[in-house]
Amino acid sequence: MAPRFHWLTLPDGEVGYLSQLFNLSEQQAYFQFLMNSVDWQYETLSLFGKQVVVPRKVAWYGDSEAVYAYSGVLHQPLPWTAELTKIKQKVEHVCGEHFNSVLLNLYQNGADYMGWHSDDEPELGDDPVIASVSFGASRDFKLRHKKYRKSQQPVVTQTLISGSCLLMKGATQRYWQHSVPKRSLNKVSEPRVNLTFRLVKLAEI
Ligand SMILES: O=C(O)CCC(=O)C(=O)O
Ligand SMILES: [Mn+2]
Repeated sequence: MAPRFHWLTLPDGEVGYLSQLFNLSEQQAYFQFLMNSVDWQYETLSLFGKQVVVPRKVAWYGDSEAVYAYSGVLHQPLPWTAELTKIKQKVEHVCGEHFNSVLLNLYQNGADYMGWHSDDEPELGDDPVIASVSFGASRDFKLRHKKYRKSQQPVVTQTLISGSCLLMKGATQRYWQHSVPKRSLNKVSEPRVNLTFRLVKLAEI
């Protein structure tokens, strides 16, 4: 039977989780490949006039026309590798979606993190579909509504384990923010690689 997503009960958003898209041997092989063969870079963003290094390593792969601009920086994708294409095909099949690019994040340990944000760049269109695959250490993924008030709405937590796939679609990026918070090195000492598959809408000429 085809694996099925478990849909979180969120107002104003559609977020599904599939805990085992990749089996143990696939997880081990892809993790090794991703750690060793991806062109990981520390990225510098300009935030309020200051140069800030992001607290994780990143890489951007995709179709050559899937150019992505964020924080004022144009990102030209590196060409797909055979392994990334294989991962993409499996993700597309189970999600029933098409993607033309992937943003990869490498969290070396619990000290690396990603702050609250929505993936709502204009290149992604009105209701972006994002599929997020994880290999390596488990990390907590948090979601909060943009109208979040501490007293009213709880923050939703989904732990993302190795081999899992999280799918965000519909109005999720309009109404929700997400993050991967820091953890102590006692709790998370191992690296995690995350791949977020995206469909960059091509500029109309
Ligand atoms: O590492 C994760 O699970 C989240 C990554 C993410 O939100 C992003 O790349 O925009
Ligand atoms: Mn994101």
